[in-house]
Amino acid sequence: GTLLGHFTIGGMTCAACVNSVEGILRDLPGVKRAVVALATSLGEVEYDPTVINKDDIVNAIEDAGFEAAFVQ
Ligand code: 9UX
Repeated sequence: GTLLGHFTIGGMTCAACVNSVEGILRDLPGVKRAVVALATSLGEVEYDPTVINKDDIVNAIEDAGFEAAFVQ
């Protein structure tokens, strides 16, 4: 099965950042769906927890120069 995670994201200053972050997430193994909103600085990701975890997802976003933190 898949899990749905919500995270805050920092450092997105233009619309192209959204495409960049979504592209990074969608390229990760185990990520089924990813949506990021510039206006709210929130993101949603559907992922397979047997393949990838929240720390991996945060690290991938931060490696690209943004900040990310999952919310409870
Ligand atoms: Mo816009 Mo974002 O010029 O990494 S793409 S600030």
